[in-house]
Amino acid sequence: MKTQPWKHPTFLLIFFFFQVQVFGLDDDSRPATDICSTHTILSGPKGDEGEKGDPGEVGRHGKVGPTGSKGSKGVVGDAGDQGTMGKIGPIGRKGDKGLKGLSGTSGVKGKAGAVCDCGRYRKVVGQLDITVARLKSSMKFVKNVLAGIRETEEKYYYIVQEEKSYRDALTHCRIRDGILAMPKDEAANAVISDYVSKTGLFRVFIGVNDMDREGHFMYADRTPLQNYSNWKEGEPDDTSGQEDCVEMLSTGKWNDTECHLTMFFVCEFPKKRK
Ligand SMILES: *[C@@H]1O[C@H](CO)[C@@H](O)[C@H](O)[C@H]1NC(C)=O
Ligand SMILES: *[C@@H]1O[C@H](CO)[C@@H](O)[C@H](O)[C@H]1NC(C)=O
Ligand SMILES: [Ca+2]
Ligand SMILES: [Ca+2]
Repeated sequence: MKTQPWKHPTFLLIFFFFQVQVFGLDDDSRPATDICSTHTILSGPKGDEGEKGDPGEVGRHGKVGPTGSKGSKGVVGDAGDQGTMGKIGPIGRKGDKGLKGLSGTSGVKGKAGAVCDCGRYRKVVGQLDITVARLKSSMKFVKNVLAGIRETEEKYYYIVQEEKSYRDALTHCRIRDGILAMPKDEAANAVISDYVSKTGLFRVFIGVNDMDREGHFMYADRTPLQNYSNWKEGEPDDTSGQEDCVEMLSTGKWNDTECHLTMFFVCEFPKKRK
């Protein structure tokens, strides 16, 4: 834009105000002329020159000047910092199917099969059968225990209603952390005999025997009979010369009998001391 500054309206306006401010004082100091007077009066001598006027007040703020002309183009700026990584683009289309590969070489001929490799499995199955049988036995034991059990302050007594020889009966009690019942006093004997008769049994093995030394009976825990025994009249008689184990009759009386005979038996379990 080619504009001469002094022709700009804003500039002219400022100039006008300047005139009014500065030359306005001069108008006031001019001698007044009496235009109504009809008589001609000679004017007097010119007065002294007036004192220099006070400096004018500070002029008002000028208006905002016109927009300057466009500057020259700047030099190229420095390179900016690297931007952050953009988002991952969408998944591309699936590629075309490749060509079929060459056939591989044939494998080595396999070994001849055995007639049957079932031996191992038969063994495992056999083991399972044994385990299941044991579980069944344990279940039966627990079921029976829940059905009925007797106790004193020190022990639990339990009649196992399975016919077993003395040794098998003893093992049965032992693997359950017990032992064949050993009545060591009248009270214990009474509890057991009551249990046997109430169960409707005629005889049961108890933990007494003279297997080690004929005629010297001792308990299954290998302690000798001491102050107590409850033999039936005439017993022990070792009738066949082979009566080394002891049964309790439903009356509570004891009788020596052969160890290989099978019958029900009574286990005892110690109560855990607190
Ligand atoms: C056997 O009796 C004696 C004397 O009465 C007694 O001191 C002892 O403790 C008893 N033994 C048993 C195992 O009960
Ligand atoms: C004691 O045991 C023997 C051998 O089993 C038997 O013959 C006899 O009848 C028994 N005695 C009693 C009273 O049951
Ligand atoms: Ca004997
Ligand atoms: Ca006998």
